[in-house]
Amino acid sequence: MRRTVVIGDIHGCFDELLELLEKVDLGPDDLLVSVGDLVDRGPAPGEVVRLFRERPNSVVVMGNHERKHVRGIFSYAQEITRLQLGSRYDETVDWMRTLPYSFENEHVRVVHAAMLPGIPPAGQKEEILCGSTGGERELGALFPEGHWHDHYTDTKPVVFGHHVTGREPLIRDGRIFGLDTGACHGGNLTALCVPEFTVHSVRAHADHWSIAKRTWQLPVLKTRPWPDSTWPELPRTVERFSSAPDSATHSWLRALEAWAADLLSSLPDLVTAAHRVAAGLGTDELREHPAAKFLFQARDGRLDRAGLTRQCSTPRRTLDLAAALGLVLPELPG
Ligand SMILES: [Mn+2]
Repeated sequence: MRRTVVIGDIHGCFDELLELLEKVDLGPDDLLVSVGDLVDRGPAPGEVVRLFRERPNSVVVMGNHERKHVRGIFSYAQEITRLQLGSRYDETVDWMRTLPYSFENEHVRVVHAAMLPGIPPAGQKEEILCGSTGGERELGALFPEGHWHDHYTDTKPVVFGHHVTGREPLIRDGRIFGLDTGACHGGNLTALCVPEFTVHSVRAHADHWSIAKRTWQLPVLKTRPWPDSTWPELPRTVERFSSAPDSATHSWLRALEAWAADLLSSLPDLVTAAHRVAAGLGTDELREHPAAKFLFQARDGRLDRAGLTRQCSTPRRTLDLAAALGLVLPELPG
């Protein structure tokens, strides 16, 4: 018989997902439904997405984490996912744009985070359904005490994820099923099989999010737009990441600081080079030169270190000017 198998927040926990599908003995005719949050925090978001995209009879409901990627709202977890997915990132996000905010069949209704009682899913706000920050705020105002599902009186069972309920799922009255059992935090990954309404869980292999946070710190740091930070911003950003870095991150941040100091200390050489180049060129040649603005300032005696520091306000501007003047300055450490 064809079942509906709903899985709680997976968050890139691919090995646990495979174990769980094995445990529920998922057959090719069974409908596999994810409550959303396939990605972020765990080790293998690409594999999880691929399984749901390639397997026939599969549905993924939009989670707040998919929605962050779709809307380009980036914090650390999304930076990591972007690096994990690499060249497949943009195409994966395009696929996320197509996800529905709810799923319903004759047995159950599935949303990622919440729904307001008495209104069919199609009439609900996306923000509430997927649990975006705005949706959460609105829900909190509507139900200042307790939970939205305390007020859920529809007869059709509702299945959701989003808030970790502990190692055990939240099950009430045979109609309310909260399946986020914190797989990415070292909890469980949980499935609900319908129409029997049986629950199955597998244990997470590790506290994946803690591991990911450490593992990806340096690669994520390297993708920050350091060359476009202003001189005062750069040390402030370094400071923000210096709290408890591993030794590789620590060395890289020191190399970054040394690089910035090198560039700054080369500014007097740039002033000298600008005067030298300007002295050797006529007005027409100066006009054509990629560093024309600086060369005219030099020719007219208006270029000094203070003025140059103001104009070369970032590493990139400094590197660009140096290149235009034929000087080689060190590149951002790799
Ligand atoms: Mn989640």
